[in-house]
Amino acid sequence: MAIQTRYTGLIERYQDRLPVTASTKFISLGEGNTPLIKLQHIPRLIGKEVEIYVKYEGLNPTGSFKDRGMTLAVTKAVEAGSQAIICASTGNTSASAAAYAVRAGIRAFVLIPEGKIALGKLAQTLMYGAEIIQINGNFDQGMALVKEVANHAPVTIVNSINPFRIEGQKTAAFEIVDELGDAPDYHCLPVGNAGNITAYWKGYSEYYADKIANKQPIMCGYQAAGSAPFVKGSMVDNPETVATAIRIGHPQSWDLAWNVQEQSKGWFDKCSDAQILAAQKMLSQYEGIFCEPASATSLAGVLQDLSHGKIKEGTKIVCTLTGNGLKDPDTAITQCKSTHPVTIEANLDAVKKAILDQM
Ligand code: AN7
Repeated sequence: MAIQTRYTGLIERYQDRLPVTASTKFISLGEGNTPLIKLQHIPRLIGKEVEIYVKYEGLNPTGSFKDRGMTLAVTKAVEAGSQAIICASTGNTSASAAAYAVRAGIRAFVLIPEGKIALGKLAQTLMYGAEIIQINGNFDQGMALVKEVANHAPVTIVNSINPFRIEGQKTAAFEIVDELGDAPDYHCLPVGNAGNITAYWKGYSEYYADKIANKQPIMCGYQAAGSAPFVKGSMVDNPETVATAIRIGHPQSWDLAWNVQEQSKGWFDKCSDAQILAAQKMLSQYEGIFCEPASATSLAGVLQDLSHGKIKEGTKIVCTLTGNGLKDPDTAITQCKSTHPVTIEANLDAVKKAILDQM
């Protein structure tokens, strides 16, 4: 009988493919190994012959894909003797950085745009005890400040401009190929700084080069219409979207992402906030999968491109759902205003009537 190996995290599982040595101390919270869920109802509902899988990254330890990159970025920061990390964030990076800093016993400084990060992310970052610096500005301004201050203070940047973030995040592509037996035809992601699309492409490319995968996917990056520099072809100074995680106008991995587009013969496109929220609700109500608004941008893009015929039928599509729906309760509750629960008397008759009225 085969012995079941229990990995504690993605560095341990993929250490042969990551920049670690036998003496590296892994800073881990058991990240990675997230479910790849085949959608059962949505393809039928939209009348398309396709296999759509979602990579549910909301089940990482802090509820987003950032943990894949953070485990390695913090591991390497500690290995290099760093006592503090810093990031700018739309919310998820700050929560992840804060958690892994605690795990490592070092400090985390996070710059966040005041009033523009989802409630769950703020709650996490507060609980982990990070040094929170709120700015009167957006993510892009915060990122510029972080890059400057890192020249003047002994802090390691753990945004995705840190190459170890990309290295860690590429393992999601490994997991998908390991599970499906090959790369999918299309891989679709929400794009903010474009670190994640860069990371997936790196992962797929490495597996292809080593003949573990027989092909590489077409990479499709989707942005919110009000924050879509890759669609515009130039930076956006005042990005706006309900999907605050991707409210980013000056992407940090600009050149890298254009390379991905070119090499994979993929594309960038945009979806309206209404499309994003509709996709988020569809995943919840038809599949039982709750992701945050930004994450649903990947499915919103797929639905759009399937309807145009740009994504072909008879194919296998993977969408990354980057963060957990619990991250942003405000947007979820606002979206369900019309179905708010009614309150009744606490007796059997009233409850019986409430149920029968619904049947
Ligand atoms: C849920 O936390 O940039 O294109 O500061 O939280 O790799 O930037 C978050 C990004 C998609 C975009 N989905 O990924 C941050 C931050 C969710 C996210 C993205 C983010 P990239």
